[in-house]
Amino acid sequence: MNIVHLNEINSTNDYVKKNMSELKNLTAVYADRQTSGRGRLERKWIDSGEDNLFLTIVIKPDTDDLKNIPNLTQYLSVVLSMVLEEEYNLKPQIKWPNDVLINGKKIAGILAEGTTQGGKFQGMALGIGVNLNTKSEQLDLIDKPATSIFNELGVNVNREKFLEKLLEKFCLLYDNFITDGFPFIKKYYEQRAMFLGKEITINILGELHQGVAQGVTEKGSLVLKENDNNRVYYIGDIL
Ligand code: BT5
Repeated sequence: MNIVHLNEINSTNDYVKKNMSELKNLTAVYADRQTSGRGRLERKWIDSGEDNLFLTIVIKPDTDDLKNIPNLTQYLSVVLSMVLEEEYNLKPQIKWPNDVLINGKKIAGILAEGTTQGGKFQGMALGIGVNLNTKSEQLDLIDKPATSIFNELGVNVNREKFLEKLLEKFCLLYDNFITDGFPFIKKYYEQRAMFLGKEITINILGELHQGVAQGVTEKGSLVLKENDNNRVYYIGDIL
């Protein structure tokens, strides 16, 4: 992978989108500081210091087969979970579609944004923020329960070493994933999917739906049993 290291930037996703035509497939762009980090639906991603990870991976497949691109966020949630397990002995859980939690608290968020050129898909900015060394006082400033590796284990995490492990795992399984899509990671995703079998409420663009999470489809969508009917959701947030 090519690596670009920035000091301060508004958002690594914005940087990648702006420079998409020059950036090569599988370039990893990371920054020390992110002044306007974003989540989905214009929510914010809080920067709590330069020893955390703000990363965007450039995805420009050299194939016309783009059908598995929408599931890359779920792929990245599985890859991150594997690194947290193998390197740090943590027990990450995935909250549909792609939040990664430890003990019910969010440790990472993922945001994918596509760009087009001449009406055609040009590339995807696959962004991830991971709390590596955030201290508990800073975590308390986040509006939802949040954690970091430091907060869980009490040890400092070397950002560059973490990045290396994450990118190594990302590349290892990438070709299989791009070819086979969600079915290739379904088993790994389900093993960590804390919401399965539970009564949950999901928010779909402001509309709330309640039911029991039955499973995920071959496309990574959520199957929710509502009043005896199974309904399939492609987007949304579990509350
Ligand atoms: C996400 O959105 O979780 C996607 C976050 C993606 C951030 C990366 S950093 C590199 C790249 N460049 C960017 O500009 N973005 C990407 P969402 O599911 O909408 O969750 C956002 C919510 O997470 C916020 O509203 C807060 O409640 C919570 N949050 C914000 N900062 C957090 C943090 N540092 N740790 C844990 N939770 C946080």
